[in-house]
Amino acid sequence: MTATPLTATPRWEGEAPVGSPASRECAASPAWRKPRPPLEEAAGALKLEIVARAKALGFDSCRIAASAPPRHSEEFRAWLREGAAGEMEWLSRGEEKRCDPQKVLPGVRSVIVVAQNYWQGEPTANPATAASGRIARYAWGEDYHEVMLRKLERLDEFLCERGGTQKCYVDTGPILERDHAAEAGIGWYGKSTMLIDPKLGTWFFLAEILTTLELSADEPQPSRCGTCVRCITACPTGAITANHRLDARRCISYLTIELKGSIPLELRPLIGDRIYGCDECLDACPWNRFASVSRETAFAAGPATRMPLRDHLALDDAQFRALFRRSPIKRIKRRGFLRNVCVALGNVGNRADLPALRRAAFDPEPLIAEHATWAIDRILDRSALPRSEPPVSGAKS
Ligand code: B12
Ligand code: SF4
Ligand code: SF4
Repeated sequence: MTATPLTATPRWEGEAPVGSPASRECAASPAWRKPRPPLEEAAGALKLEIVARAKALGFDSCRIAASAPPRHSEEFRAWLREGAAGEMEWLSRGEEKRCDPQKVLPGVRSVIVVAQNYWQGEPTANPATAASGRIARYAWGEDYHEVMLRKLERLDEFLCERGGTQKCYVDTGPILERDHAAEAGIGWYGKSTMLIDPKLGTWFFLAEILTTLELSADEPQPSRCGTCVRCITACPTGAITANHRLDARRCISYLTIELKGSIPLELRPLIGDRIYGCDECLDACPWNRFASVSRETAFAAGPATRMPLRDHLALDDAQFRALFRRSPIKRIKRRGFLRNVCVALGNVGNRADLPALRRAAFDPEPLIAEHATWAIDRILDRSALPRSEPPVSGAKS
């Protein structure tokens, strides 16, 4: 669909020729209200309508950035060159697009950025006696990619009616979402690299609509981190190596979600009981004390968040897919998830977890088997049990 050229006729209705008495009077007299150009007015009205529709769809914030190349493109390129992205080679594949929205949508004029609060309050106490692992809050409920994309598509339909051509992205597109969001004033860049909104804290997702429509851009927000460095000191693995710099290779979110293979031995003990993602630098942020529970019921915690760790080890492929059908956790598949569960059990499990781990040590998936063996050794070390326990019944040899 082609865009209506909103800026093509920059002629103001009732505009007086430059230098005429009317234009001088306009500058001098406060009583004289210069008529806004109809196209500018139309663009302003369209923006108001977009924001109202975004709010009606349940987004917590909606602001506009111009479609200029992201302010921190060079930092992003340097970050890739240093190898800080680890195995996320898809970030380098999309490097040029990420640094220029015109390469994503030729003719793009504006970036509509929306934020969606996902805070669900504190986790409810687990009644089970066996340890359960920690799942990052963003993955407690339904997959935000799907929940937000459905809403973006509704906005897209409306923008198409207004003559725009759009591309909608939730997380997975080749764009530097936080740079556009910071430019639009959705929040400021925290030292943890999280974007912070003074009301929502850090607990929100971002999504964008690139559009060929011209919309007036909003102002960025100043940083309010001040001298605080809580996120940096709270990080269990020292992944925030400087202000606004994160070495993904050390980040637990990367290790438990993005890394496909074996988790480096020296980092495993630092992961603790986290089985999917990490919220430590978010929990530490003082701006999160203002967080309020999300209006989006799809993000409410699902049953998997309360399951004892060792019960996860009993999941076969079909059961795993059924349990996480609507959750972002399905992305890492059974092999990635059970790998993480083994690491957590190695860190917080006890001898009651050994039978389940011994079965997992014979899992046909070598990644799971290797991490289960590591976990068994850790538990045995902690409880000073002999290593030569008989294999559990049912274990394949
Ligand atoms: C790759 C990725 C990751 C990687 C790398 C994260 C990282 N910080 O780079 C890993 C797997 C580790 C990760 C983890 C998480 N992620 Co993530 N991730 C992404 C993804 C797909 C790309 C981010 C990226 O381009 N990183 C490259 C780095 C260089 O860019 P950046 O993080 O934006 O960093 C910028 C700043 O460093 C800034 N900068 C550099 N120098 C300077 C200097 C100054 C003075 C300033 C102000 C800024 C500045 O410029 C950089 C380039 O733009 C985005 C979605 C997207 N398409 O953008 C989601 C996204 C950033 N992730 C998100 C979330 C929720 C998380 C987690 C909280 C999930 C969890 N609980 O486990 C953690 C948080 C970890 C953290 N502290 O950032 C949200 C963040 C929302 C928000 N409020 O900020 C996003 C936007 C997804 C979404 N659509 O909602 N993530
Ligand atoms: S998500 Fe966790 S591991 Fe990653 S930077 Fe934040 S605190 Fe560190
Ligand atoms: S913890 Fe402190 S330094 Fe880190 S993002 Fe929050 S306010 Fe900024």
